[in-house]
Amino acid sequence: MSYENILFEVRDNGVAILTVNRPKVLNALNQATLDEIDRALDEVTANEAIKVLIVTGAGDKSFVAGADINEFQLLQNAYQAEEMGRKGQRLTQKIEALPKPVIMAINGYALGGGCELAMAGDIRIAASTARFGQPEVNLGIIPGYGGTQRLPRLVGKGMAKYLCMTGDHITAEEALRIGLVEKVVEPEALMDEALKLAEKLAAKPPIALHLIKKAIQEGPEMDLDNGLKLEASYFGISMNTEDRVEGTRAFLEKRPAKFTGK
Ligand code: CO8
Repeated sequence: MSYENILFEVRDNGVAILTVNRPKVLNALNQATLDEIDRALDEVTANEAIKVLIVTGAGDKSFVAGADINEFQLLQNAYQAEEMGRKGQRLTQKIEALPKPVIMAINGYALGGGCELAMAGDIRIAASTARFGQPEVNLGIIPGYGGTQRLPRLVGKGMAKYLCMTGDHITAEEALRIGLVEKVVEPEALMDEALKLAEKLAAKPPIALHLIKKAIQEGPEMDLDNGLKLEASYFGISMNTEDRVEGTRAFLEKRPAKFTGK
């Protein structure tokens, strides 16, 4: 499959790398880029050789500096804007529903739609030079790809309101402190670190990874009783896999497990 706005590489080790590739506009997301990411996600789901996806941005300055502001001129009315927002939101939900782990390797600005894209991933690793923010308020609008909803879920309502209302950028260290990213590394170590993590996850049992992702994604949106029931049902499914047989046997035989995804 060919792409113009992203690079999509599938490596032999089960890791795919999606790079948003519009460095002239700091990898801003236009509609065509959203469509291409959407298609690449379908490829990740369909290709059984891919175990883990890494998402990053081209160049060393920006992960994604938001939605492409040039395209805002195309919007004639609130209904069109709503639909444009829904399109980006559907993409973030597709990332959350992807049956494989998604690592966001945040190499620079993650602003507006870029911060929102990062938040849709499962694990975020940031370069120490990365900057985060929801600066939409400075354009007279509010976040539209999930920022007002995922940010409070990750960092709490107070900090989410602070970031969305001020539009301030924060450093990677501050993002780590508030729980917006899981790890900060030097910029030159970012891809190595993301690849190391991706390889570690690629060796884990895929069904268990998928069920962990689903349980943590879906459970906290329910009350605790229903969340626990959900966990129990996924636990039951994981117990009924060949990988559970292999994992427990390998433990007892004191050897590394070799998981097959069955
Ligand atoms: N869209 C389009 N072009 C952009 C964007 C963007 N989001 N960000 C940067 N660019 C372009 C600049 O216009 C500039 O182009 P040119 O070279 O032709 O002048 C080029 O990238 C380089 O940018 P700068 O010269 O500004 O670089 P600086 O280092 O001076 O500044 C910043 C870097 C701080 C990142 C600055 O570019 C900036 O503030 N960018 C905009 C950030 C922003 O406001 N993002 C939020 C956008 S709104 C959004 O994401 C809402 C999502 C939901 C939308 C729902 C759809 C309706």
